[in-house]
Amino acid sequence: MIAPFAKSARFFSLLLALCGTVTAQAAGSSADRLLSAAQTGVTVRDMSSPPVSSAVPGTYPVSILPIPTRVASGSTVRLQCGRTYFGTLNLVGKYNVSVRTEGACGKASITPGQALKGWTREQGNIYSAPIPFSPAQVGVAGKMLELAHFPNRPQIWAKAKSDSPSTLQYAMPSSDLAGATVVYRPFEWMIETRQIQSYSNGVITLGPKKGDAYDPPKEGEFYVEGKLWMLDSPGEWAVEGGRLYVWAPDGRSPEGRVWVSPTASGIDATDSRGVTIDNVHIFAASIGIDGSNSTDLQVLNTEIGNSAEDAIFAGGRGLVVDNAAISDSVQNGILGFYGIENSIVTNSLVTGTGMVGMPKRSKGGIVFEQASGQRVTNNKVLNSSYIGIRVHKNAIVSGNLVDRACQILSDCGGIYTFAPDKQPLNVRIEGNTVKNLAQRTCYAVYLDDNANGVTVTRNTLINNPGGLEMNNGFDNIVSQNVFTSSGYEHILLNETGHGISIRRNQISGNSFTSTRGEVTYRLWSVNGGSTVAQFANYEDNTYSGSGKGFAEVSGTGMLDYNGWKQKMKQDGRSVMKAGASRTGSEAPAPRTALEKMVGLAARFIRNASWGESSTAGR
Ligand SMILES: [Ca+2]
Repeated sequence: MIAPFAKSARFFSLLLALCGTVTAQAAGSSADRLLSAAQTGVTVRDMSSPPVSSAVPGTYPVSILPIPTRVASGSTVRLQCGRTYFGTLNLVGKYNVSVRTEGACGKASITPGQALKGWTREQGNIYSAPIPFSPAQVGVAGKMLELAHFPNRPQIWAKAKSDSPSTLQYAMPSSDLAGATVVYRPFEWMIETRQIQSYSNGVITLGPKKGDAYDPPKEGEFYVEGKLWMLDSPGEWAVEGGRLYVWAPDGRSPEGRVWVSPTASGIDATDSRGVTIDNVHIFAASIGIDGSNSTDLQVLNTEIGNSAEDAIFAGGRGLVVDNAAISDSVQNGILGFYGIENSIVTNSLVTGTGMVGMPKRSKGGIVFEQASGQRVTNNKVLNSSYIGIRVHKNAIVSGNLVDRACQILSDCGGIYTFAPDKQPLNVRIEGNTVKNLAQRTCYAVYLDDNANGVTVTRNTLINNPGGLEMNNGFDNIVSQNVFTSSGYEHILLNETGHGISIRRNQISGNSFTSTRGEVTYRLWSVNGGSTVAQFANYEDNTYSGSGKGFAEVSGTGMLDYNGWKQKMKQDGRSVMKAGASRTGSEAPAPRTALEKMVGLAARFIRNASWGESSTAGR
């Protein structure tokens, strides 16, 4: 368990100093108009994401105002509509403060980012300008650039071997690596970063790791970033010797169209009580709204784009997020810190989480890892690198749409929960739609690590690699859901603990439609076939589209529907729809028995080697 901490890094004095610079700019030149447009966020958003709000400020020139300072408890911060405020709004430790836009000309914007002037051409298409801080994000003409990296796209990852927890073996094109960052994948669901200490003779030596970070795998994928020599293709930036170097995507000078953000929050509400943020737009902050250890923080009708870490980070209790529009967070959309209590996230849109720039660690769109009391209702979570919605104890997840989650990281759930302590979760996952997940080991609903006390009902789960996985789960109810077109299986019951780990589950009243030759059930156990009969009761289900490959059962193998019923003594009242075919034109070539065995064996080995503790740090 990690001790609670205030996540924000405060550059407040620096920002105050910079405010003077920005407000002193003349507003008349075309360059300034471009700068102003960029700083309103109009052109900042990745346009591959859907528009998230009609309240984006207009394209007219706006002046940049300094953020209000010395906000008193009990006061209202009134921001002018359509204006952009520069800096971090400091509400640390404040009580009963309201922040809102006045007027009807569009949300007021807050950003710690700023324009950067004084560009000179270095060589080729690379330009540089002096910069007084180390930027967290750099954008040109509304497009996010990538910290210079090796290798270049489209390769993204290089493959390295690792003899020890602190070395990688790879013949690098330059030995200038001390101080650079290596980004690597210890697991399919995890991306880690470590600073490089030195490099010689084909061996990268890593600096000490932070906290409980995972070491590089013996053979795995990595890239490096952060050195000027890596700036060798369009869309990259690097800092060296107090200068920012940029190769704009179009190769032209960045002058007049670049903005840079320090590591700073948009609104810092750490240790606050009763803060309400209403109808505001925040962009290009590290954390849009930092609610570390806050009480009754309310975020209403607010738009948060291009956060370098999280759009909203909150701990404490009483978080309410209603009608928010969150887009393009580099790491997480809404992240509840360990121990957060009584949170509501409703009627909100979270898009493009973890999908900005090179692959980075992401926990998901709406994530409560260790928490009690969450109501996550009627949200849309679209296009996520990893998990769509994650909850923990005493939670309701209802009426949400999760579309295209698990796009980069694997072993992932559209909706995910777990119970490594084996205590009842008391979670209802109800009336959600989860569709179009990617990656092999990704499930629309993922009940991981001894999940128990979970009801999964009336959900629609379409076109996902898997419909539902239960990993050593017990006392769960899966009823009245619709499973359609799962890539590999509709339900995987995966027992990796010795002894009976999966038991007393109920799978009833569901509708299963197989269109790709996928099995309905895959019952897998480290105990062979000795425990599978106790995994669950199955009754009143409707099946269609499965033929001979209805279920694959550990210790028995593949069963057709009648074989399943006879072997398991289940599904007496269930129905197999007649005339359904599983060999339609969209069905892929059937996988061979060997491919299946290899896949299952790999999965078993992975789970067995993880143990319970390995997933706790997700
Ligand atoms: Ca590069």
